[in-house]
Amino acid sequence: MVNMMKQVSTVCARDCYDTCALIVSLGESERILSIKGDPRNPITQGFTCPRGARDHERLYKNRVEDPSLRKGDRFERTGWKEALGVVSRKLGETLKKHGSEAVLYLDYAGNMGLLTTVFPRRLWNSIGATQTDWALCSQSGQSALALHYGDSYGTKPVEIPSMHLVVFWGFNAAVSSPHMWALARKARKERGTRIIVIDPRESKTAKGADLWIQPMPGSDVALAYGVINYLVQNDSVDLQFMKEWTRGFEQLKAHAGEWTPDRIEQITGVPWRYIEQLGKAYGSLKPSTTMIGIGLQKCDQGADQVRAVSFIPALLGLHRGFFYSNGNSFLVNGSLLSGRALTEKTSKIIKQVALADLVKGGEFKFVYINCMNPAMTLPNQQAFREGLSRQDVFVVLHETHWTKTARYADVVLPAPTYLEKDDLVIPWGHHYIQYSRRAVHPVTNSRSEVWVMREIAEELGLKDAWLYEDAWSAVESALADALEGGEFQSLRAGKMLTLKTKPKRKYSTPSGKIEFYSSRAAKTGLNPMPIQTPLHVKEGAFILLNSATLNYTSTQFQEVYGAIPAVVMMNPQDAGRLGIKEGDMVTIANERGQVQVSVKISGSLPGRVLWSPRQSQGLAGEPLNRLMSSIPQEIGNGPRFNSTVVTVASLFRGENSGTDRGRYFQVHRPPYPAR
Ligand SMILES: Nc1nc2c(c(=O)[nH]1)N[C@H]1C(S)=C(S)[C@@H](COP(=O)(O)OP(=O)(O)OC[C@H]3O[C@@H](n4cnc5c(=O)[nH]c(N)nc54)[C@H](O)[C@@H]3O)O[C@H]1N2
Ligand SMILES: Nc1nc2c(c(=O)[nH]1)N[C@H]1C(S)=C(S)[C@@H](COP(=O)(O)OP(=O)(O)OC[C@H]3O[C@@H](n4cnc5c(=O)[nH]c(N)nc54)[C@H](O)[C@@H]3O)O[C@H]1N2
Ligand code: SF4
Ligand SMILES: [Mo]
Repeated sequence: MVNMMKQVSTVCARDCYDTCALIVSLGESERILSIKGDPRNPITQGFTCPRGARDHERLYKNRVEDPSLRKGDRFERTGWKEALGVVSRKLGETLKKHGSEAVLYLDYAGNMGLLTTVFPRRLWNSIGATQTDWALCSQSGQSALALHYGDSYGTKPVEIPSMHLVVFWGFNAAVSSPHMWALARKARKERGTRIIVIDPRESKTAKGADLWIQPMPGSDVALAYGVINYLVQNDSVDLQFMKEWTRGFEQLKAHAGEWTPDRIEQITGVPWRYIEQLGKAYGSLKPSTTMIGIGLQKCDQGADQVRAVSFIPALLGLHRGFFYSNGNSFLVNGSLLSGRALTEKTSKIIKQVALADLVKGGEFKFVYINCMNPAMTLPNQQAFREGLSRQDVFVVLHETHWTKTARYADVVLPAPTYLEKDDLVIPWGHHYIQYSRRAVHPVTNSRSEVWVMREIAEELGLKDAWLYEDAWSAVESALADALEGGEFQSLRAGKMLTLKTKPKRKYSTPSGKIEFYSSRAAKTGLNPMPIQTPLHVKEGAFILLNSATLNYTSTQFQEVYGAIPAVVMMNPQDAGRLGIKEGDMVTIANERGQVQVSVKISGSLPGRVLWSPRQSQGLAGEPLNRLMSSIPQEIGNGPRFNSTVVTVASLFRGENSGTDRGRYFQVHRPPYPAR
């Protein structure tokens, strides 16, 4: 019998710490039989997550099949020529009438391929369209680390197995980075490595830890200062390293020293003896790595939390003994690829987190969305959706699937998924790189992002030659200094290479050292050292946490795993006090809006803290992100999702309703002192 099975090597394009190398097995007529992790990649280790393994099932579900034009409240299918004619005409008119700043190019990380998100920016850079600062996810943490270390890169995931201590701090790796989690567990099995998790919630990662520390959300600066004080008092600080490699140790010692154990216990809710255990582990188990999660920096004081936590490994004498995001360790010339470096035109860069109010205010007349589902994922949805619905705003969406954002689009253009096109994904966790080969021919009437961008450029009559450069030549130029272990051509031929990384002992701060006392912060009016702001949540109100879940990548994979559950988790004591039972329907609300969800009672949360899956929608289809603030953080302009203050009210009174049942509490946001 002839074996018809064919295998294709590719790379998962999802916005994920792990950027897995994949093997796609195909049967007859290009039917995908399976997607498996490539065992040759030391991070992927031969397995995938539940999303990677079933991505191909989404090939045929809920796809945008043809270019579609809005006709009233429905869409009509059309051809590419007509659709792009409409798009180009509208774009041309907007440029003429309102100027390039009235055009917004809004993209994010639905597919991390260079040809899907970076190269297509050439069109918008050639026009000088407004773009965003991409601060919706990790930027505040990166800016925080840059203040003290110059850059945010650190531990390479391949180093995890050689660690004696791995601390996951605000990082639910068992869910959000299953391969790094597996590496940590492997280290524990093989060499007795200790795993410590610091999370207000008993996450899946916390459940698998040797020690779980449960601070109140937003209290990690105080917690880190507690650890720092312990290290100072127990002679665990590497004084030679302090002298040679750092600035501002004395100031840090004095600043952290103001936090007595009593004060720390009060704000964090963590008994001092646990902080001692954490300090002792850090002082005695070497080498260690502190895995700083993106979840740690999505709150009012998120950047400061990352700053404070990052000091711990430095005090132990470790060069960049943390992991956060390694993207800026690589020598990939992104601004060449995006055309930023090729044009004299300046594009206005706006704060992505604050976008809702700008769109609502009518700042943009033409919005082009690529690789993003902003009508679910941006904060302050009420305002954002009102903005997109304005009569004077024309919205174009390039999408693989029909999303909530499509409801606000005038034109929807079908895009190929990563399985249907060639690309190259630069990881932001590890440093292995492999060509992303197309596994199947496109199953819809889709066109790639590069093709669409070029067609629009031609229709507009744009003349910049670099708009029409061969995209792979441009990628080759952008990678000219980036690769090790082989040339670009061998990469394209399918060889796994690595990306060169900047040396860990290099600190691009003004002094060239680790600056505990950041001179750059002092100069720009920011606090030179991280500050713990007081946490006030008015009696009766709750803090709503929301984080990544196993079966979804942001809003993707609902075609496979069903809708993201419309639930809120609540601690049993709070539920008892409010007379709420498992499965009850409640409204969570604040000054920005309300969302209806059903309650799951869970001991995994402390009192006064709730949790919902992020980017979900309520029982009436309302986005959770109605509740989220669009005021960016001061450092890095990142979001404040995990500082969302809400009240809870039952939607109906049961027979045995408690005294609090059905009553709204007054919302009160704490007055955060100006820094
Ligand atoms: N409340 C709350 N909100 C949050 C967060 C939170 O923690 N809490 N987290 C934030 C974070 S960390 C992030 S990263 C953002 C994510 O925000 P988004 O990037 O908007 O998230 P996704 O839902 O992944 O949307 C990506 C879209 O890209 C599409 N796509 C996939 N592949 C391709 C392709 O090849 N071509 C094209 N054209 N489109 C493609 C997908 O179908 C999907 O609709 O959300 C943020 N929002
Ligand atoms: N399965 C899955 N994996 C993903 C994604 C996904 O959607 N699904 N998305 C990818 C993307 S875009 C991102 S950004 C990452 C996100 O993945 P992570 O970096 O793990 O971040 P989160 O899931 O936002 O939150 C992690 C933990 O931080 C905790 N936390 C919240 N506030 C605080 C605090 O103040 N202090 C402390 N110590 N902990 C706190 C939360 O309870 C949560 O358990 O995952 C990536 N991987
Ligand atoms: S989503 Fe992440 S863990 Fe899952 S297959 Fe893709 S890269 Fe791997
Ligand atoms: Mo993210």
